[in-house]
Amino acid sequence: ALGRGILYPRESASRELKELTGIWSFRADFSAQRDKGFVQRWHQRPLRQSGPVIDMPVPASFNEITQDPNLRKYIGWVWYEKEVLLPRSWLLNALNTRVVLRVGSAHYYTIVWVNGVQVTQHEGGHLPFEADISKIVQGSPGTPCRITIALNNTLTPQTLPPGTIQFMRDESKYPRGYFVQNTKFDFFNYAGIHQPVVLYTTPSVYIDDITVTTSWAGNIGVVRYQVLVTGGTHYSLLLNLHEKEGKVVATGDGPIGELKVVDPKLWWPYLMDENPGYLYYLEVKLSAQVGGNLLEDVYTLPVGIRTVHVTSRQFLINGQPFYFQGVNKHEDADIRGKGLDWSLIVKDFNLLQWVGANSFRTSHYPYAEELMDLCDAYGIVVIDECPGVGMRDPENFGNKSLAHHLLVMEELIRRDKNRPSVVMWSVANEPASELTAAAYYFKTVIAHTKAIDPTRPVTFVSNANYTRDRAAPYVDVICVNSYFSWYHDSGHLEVIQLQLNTQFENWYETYKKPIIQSEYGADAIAGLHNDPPLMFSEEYQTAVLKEYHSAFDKKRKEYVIGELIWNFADFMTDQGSRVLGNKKGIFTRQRQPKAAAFVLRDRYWKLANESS
Ligand code: GCB
Repeated sequence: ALGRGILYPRESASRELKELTGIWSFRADFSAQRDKGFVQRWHQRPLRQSGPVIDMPVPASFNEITQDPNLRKYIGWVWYEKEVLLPRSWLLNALNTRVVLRVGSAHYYTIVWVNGVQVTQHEGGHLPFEADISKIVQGSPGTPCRITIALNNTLTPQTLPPGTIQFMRDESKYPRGYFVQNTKFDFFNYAGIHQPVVLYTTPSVYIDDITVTTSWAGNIGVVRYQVLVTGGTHYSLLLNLHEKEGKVVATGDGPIGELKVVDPKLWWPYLMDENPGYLYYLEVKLSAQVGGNLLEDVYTLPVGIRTVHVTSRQFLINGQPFYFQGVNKHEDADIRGKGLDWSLIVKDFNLLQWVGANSFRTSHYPYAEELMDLCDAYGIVVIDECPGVGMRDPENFGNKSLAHHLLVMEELIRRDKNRPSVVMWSVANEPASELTAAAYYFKTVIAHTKAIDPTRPVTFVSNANYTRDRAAPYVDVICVNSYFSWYHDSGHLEVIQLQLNTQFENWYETYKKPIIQSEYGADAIAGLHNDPPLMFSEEYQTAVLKEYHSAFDKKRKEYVIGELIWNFADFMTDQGSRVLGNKKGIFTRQRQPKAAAFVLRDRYWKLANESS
């Protein structure tokens, strides 16, 4: 339905890339209506001429970069700008060069101008969008290319995630015009340009999208491909599938086809194979005739050959039962908030491997493509979740929300469909799935997701009562969160095994579908000790984990197919009942282990050795 692709920008013989990472000019619109930037048309002249601007790093959340408490909690429009000089070769349209501006993600609603001309707008954080800016920049060679990005982080009942703006009208208690943003999800609504902004080129006839699906039988691997070419109709396509060091294993031509690989090296999850995350590379070469010129476009896509199947009791990867021994993560760190940070990404993969995790869920929104690439390469299995979190009110299940939710699933699948690491889509986390409206809503979202991607199972994460959940009938795998002896029966560790067992049996008897414990855990403030274990101490967190683990082990060989700890690391939340954020991490926010990390590490390596 989106009609075009959003391939990750990669350099090739035909494509150049310019990253606009670094310092941008920035101005938050503190006017009462937050509309001064539009009234005064800040995009028409350099932003610094509109009034005071400050330096802002991109990518990063803007919230915690300065010392201004009002910027930390700011709601409304902020403006970013960067001026860049483009190489002459990009600017001569005689060369049939197409110049594209791509934003990896910006939270939440975004408008983009180039040299004062609006080129695109996009609703929703976490996912990429782009605009062809050739016509604008090629008109005036030599002048700088001025990129202005205005974004608004306001959440409404129809956004994903939803939120509400509450006006405080009692002037004996609040200043005039005072308002706050309320949300029903448990993480800080960081905002800004969170993923890289890049400029890249393609020829005017170009490879717009590639879709691959894989399977294997006996000693033959099959890679089915479909290539979307845009910009022209007279072209030819040549494809080859090669190993990392270049050895070609299959070739093909045309926009649709099948490549057969003899004795394929399959893509296996971490810990299931000595060489997990094995990738082939699909090189697509396009040749087109344009006005007497021969144009060539080349794009190379990493491909992992693997299959995914779900039975009533198992999750099969390449026909082998897969047990999710993993974590839930957040994109969250000191200073940069949700902004992409290479050091953090690589550190997190080292920690995942150290702890023996083979998987994670992208709670509660899609993560950066740069990180997803490493999941493909390291064999870390991903449950890819959309930003459907905090949907607790009936207003979140209307037609407008639904239409947007369907679009978000389309954008997410378009971005991640070729990733071998992604084995399941999650369409929401803890929605009010007992509401009547939730039945039609999730039936529609899940059916749509399956229609766009028939190759992967679909789930959502429930915390509803199993007798009243109206969305569970539509999923392939039941995902449940529970916090026994934490939010209920606080301090009573002895109830965990009993309650967890009951939970598993109830869900399984009702649905006869495999179950993942998609969250469990307890807060612990690193360095806080108490024995006997009391809540918030490291001892209590480890005690909770051990009780859960004993219960998992009873059902693990039956239909419980995974356990994902809440959470990999401590993370920031709104202020309220939390102590500088949620402390259920097994690592601190600075990625240092708590006692729980060692407990999980012992367990995960034991499970890994058992199954090998
Ligand atoms: C949940 C939510 C997660 C919270 C967690 C908690 O069920 O899915 O976003 O952070 O519980 O710690 O309360």
